[in-house]
Amino acid sequence: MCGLLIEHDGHRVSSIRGDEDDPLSRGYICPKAVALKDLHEDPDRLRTPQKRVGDRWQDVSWDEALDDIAERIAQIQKRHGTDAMAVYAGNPTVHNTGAMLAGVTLFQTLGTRNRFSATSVDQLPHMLAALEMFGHQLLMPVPDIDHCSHLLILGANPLVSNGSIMSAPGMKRRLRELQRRGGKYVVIDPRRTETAAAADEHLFIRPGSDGLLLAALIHVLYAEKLAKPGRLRAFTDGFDELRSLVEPFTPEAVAAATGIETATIRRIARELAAADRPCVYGRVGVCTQRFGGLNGWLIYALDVLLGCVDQVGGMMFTKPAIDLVALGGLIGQKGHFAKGHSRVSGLPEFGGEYPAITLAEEIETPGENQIRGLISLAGNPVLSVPNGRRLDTALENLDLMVSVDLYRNETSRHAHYILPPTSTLERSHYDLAFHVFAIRNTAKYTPPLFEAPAASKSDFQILMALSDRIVATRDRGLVALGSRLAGRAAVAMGVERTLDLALRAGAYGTGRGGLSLAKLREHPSGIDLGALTPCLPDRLYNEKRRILLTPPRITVDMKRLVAELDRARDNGLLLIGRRQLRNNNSWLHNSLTMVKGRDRCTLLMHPDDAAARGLEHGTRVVIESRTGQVEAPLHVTEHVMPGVVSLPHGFGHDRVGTKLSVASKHAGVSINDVTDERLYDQLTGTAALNGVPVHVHARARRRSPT
Ligand SMILES: Nc1nc2c(c(=O)[nH]1)N[C@H]1C(S)=C(S)[C@@H](COP(=O)(O)OP(=O)(O)OC[C@H]3O[C@@H](n4cnc5c(=O)[nH]c(N)nc54)[C@H](O)[C@@H]3O)O[C@H]1N2
Ligand SMILES: Nc1nc2c(c(=O)[nH]1)N[C@H]1C(S)=C(S)[C@@H](COP(=O)(O)OP(=O)(O)OC[C@H]3O[C@@H](n4cnc5c(=O)[nH]c(N)nc54)[C@H](O)[C@@H]3O)O[C@H]1N2
Ligand SMILES: [Mo]
Repeated sequence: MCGLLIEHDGHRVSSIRGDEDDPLSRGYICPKAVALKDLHEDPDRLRTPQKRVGDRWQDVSWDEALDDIAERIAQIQKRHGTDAMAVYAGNPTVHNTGAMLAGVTLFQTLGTRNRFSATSVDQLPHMLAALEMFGHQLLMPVPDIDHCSHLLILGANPLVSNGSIMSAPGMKRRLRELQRRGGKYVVIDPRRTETAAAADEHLFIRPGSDGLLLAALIHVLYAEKLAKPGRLRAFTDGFDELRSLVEPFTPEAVAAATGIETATIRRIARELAAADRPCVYGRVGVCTQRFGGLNGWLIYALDVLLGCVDQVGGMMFTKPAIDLVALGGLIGQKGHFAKGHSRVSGLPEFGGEYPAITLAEEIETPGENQIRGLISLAGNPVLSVPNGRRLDTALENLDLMVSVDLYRNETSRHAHYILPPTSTLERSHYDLAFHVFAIRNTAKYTPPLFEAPAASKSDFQILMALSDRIVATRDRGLVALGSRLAGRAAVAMGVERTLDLALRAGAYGTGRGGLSLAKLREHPSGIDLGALTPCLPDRLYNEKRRILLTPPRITVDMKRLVAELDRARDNGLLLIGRRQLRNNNSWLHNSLTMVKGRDRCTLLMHPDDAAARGLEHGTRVVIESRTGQVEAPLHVTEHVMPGVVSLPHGFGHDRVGTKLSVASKHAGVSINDVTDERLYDQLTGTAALNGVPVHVHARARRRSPT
C-alpha cells in the first residue's frame, strides 16, 4: 500500500523511492518495495505456461495449457464428483485486485466444497470474533494508532510487519509519535521483538497462554469495578455473562502458566482502565496458537469493556471507498461458521473454507470426495502450513495439480501445469482488501507501469479464461452458454470498469466530484478521505444491531481454557516463529537484495537453555519435534524467553526441482517441517504454528568407521 516513485526507462527500473505525497504512507517504504525491481527483472520468474512431463518442464501455449487443464478437471469431477477438485488460495491473492475478482468466479465455477486458504494459518480467529460479535466476518476493528494514548500489543510485531489488520506504513514514526504525545505502548511477546525493544514496557509470555492472561485482565476489570464501556453499553449484550465466564481466572490462577506476575497483571489492567484512549490489539501470535479462537474474541471483549471500540483513539472501523463489508452484506455474504465439517477430521468450515491443516489428509485419505485435483493460486503451502513435508508428499499423488504462480517453487514444482501471471509492475492495482483494515481512509489507483508482453496474461485473465473453458468443457448446453456469456461479459468489463462501478457506488462516489476511477487517475498519489470516525451501532451487521459480548459459539470453548488452569506443565522448549523485515512469507528470497548478508535462518535460544544443554552460540543444532527435524545455526540471546526458541518461517529452499537460483543458495530450513498439523485451535481449526514442543540438541558427530 506504500506510495512508490519508480524511475525507469520503459523497460528497466532505475530507482524505487517512497512517495511523500501518499496520504497513507507519507514517503515511507520497506525493503519489499525495493524488491519489486528484482522481482520484475528476475530471469527465474516464469513468463510462459509450463507443462511438466515427468521431471522435465516444457513451455506450452496458453491455449494448449488451458484446454488440457479444463478437460482434465471435467474428467476428475465427472468421475469422482465435484468435490474431488480443491483450491488453495495463498496470501498474495488478497493483494491482487484481478486475482481477487476472478478467483471468486473460478471457485464458483468449480463448485467444490474443498476450498482452503492461508486464512486458517493466519487471521481466522479475528474474523470469527468479528462475525459473532459484530455480525460480519470482515468487520474487524483497527487500532486508531495515530490517536490512541495507551496501546497494548499482544503477538504482533508491527515494526517489522508494518501492521496487519492495521495497514499502517511507517509504523516506527507512528509509534514514536504516540510516545511523543505522552502516550505509551506495551508489548506482550515471548520474544523481545523490534517492536518490543522500542516499547515503554515489554513482558515475556509463555507461548499459547494469552487466553489466560486476557481472561485475567477482564477478571480484574470486573473485580475492581474498572469496566467503563460508556456509550457502548446501550447496544451491547452480555456484561453479566462475561463476568461469570472469567470468574475462575484470577491473576493468581494464571501467573505461573503465563509467566507474568500477579501484581503485573493487576497493574496492566489498571493502567488500561486509567488511560485516556486505551487500545488492545493482537495479531498473528495470538491467532496461530492453541487458543486462537478464544484470543480473537477476548481481545475485542476487553476493548468493549474499556469502552474503546468505535472510539477515536481506540479500536475503530474503517469506511473505505470500496467497502467489501457493505458489498458482502448486500449479497448476503456476511460469513458463516461450522455450517459443515471436514470429511476426515470433522473440523469446521469458516466462510466456505476448511482449515489448511486438513488439506494433506483430504488428499491422502481414500473414499468418497477424496481430493484428486488441486488449483493452487498464489500460495506456497508446502512452506506455509504445519508439517509441510506431509503435504509435499501428498501433492505428488494428485491426478492434476495446477499452480497459478510466478515461480517454480517448493509447492508449484509438483504441479502438472504452472500458469504464470504478469509481474506486479505490468498490472494495475487498487487495494480492495487492505483499505478495509487501514488506520486511515484513503484511496489510490495505480495503472500498470510497463506494458505487459504480448503473449502474457494477468491473474485476472488466467482465472477468467480457465473458468470459461471449464464451463465450455462440462457441457455444451444452454446453461453453459449463458454462463459463458456472463464470463465473457466479466472479462470485457475487466478490472478497471469493475473498480469504477464499485467506487461510484461507494460511500464517496455520489454527487459532483465524487470518487471514480477517472478521479483517482488524476491523483496518482492517492486521495485522503480522512481519519476513522465512529459508526456504531449503524455499522453492526447482526439482526438486532447489538454487540454480542459473549457469543455462545465462541464461549463454549471456555471450558477448555478453564481446564488449562490445572494442566501440568513440563519445562520443555516451545518453538515460535519470527517475521523479518526482508522476508515476505516464503516468496521474496529469490531477490538478492532480500537475502544478502548473514544467514537469518537461525534458532534463537536463551542463554540459560543453551547452558543447560551445553550448546554454544554459532554451533549447528538439530530441532526435533513429532513431525520431523531440521538443522540451523544457534543464536544465543536474552531476547527470547527462557523455555522458548524461535525460527523464522518461509525458508527451506533446498528442495529439488525448483527454479530459484538465488533462494536455493540461501536456502535455510522450513520451520513448518517441525510444526505439527495435530496442534491446532480446537474451536476454529486454525493451525497452532506457535508453541510447538521441540527438543534441541547438538548435531550428532559423525561416528568414525570401525
Ligand atoms: N510457521 C509459520 N508458518 C506460517 C506463518 C508463521 O508466522 N509461522 N505465517 C502464516 C501466514 S500469516 C501466511 S499469510 C501464510 C502465507 O502462506 P502462502 O500464501 O501459502 O505462502 P506465500 O509464501 O505467501 O506464497 C505466495 C506464493 O504466491 C506467489 N505469488 C506472489 N505474487 C503473486 C501474484 O501476484 N500472483 C500469483 N498468481 N502468484 C503470486 C509466490 O511466488 C508464492 O509462491 O503463511 C503462514 N505460515
Ligand atoms: N516484512 C514482512 N512483513 C510482513 C510479512 C512478512 O513476511 N514480512 N507478512 C505479512 C503477513 S502475511 C502477516 S499475516 C503480517 C503479520 O503481522 P504481525 O502479526 O505483526 O507479525 P509477526 O511478526 O508474525 O508477529 C507475531 C508475533 O507473535 C509472537 N508470538 C508467538 N507466539 C506467541 C504467543 O503465544 N503469544 C504472544 N503474545 N505472542 C506470540 C511472535 O514472537 C511475533 O513477534 O505481517 C505481514 N507483513
Ligand atoms: Mo498472513
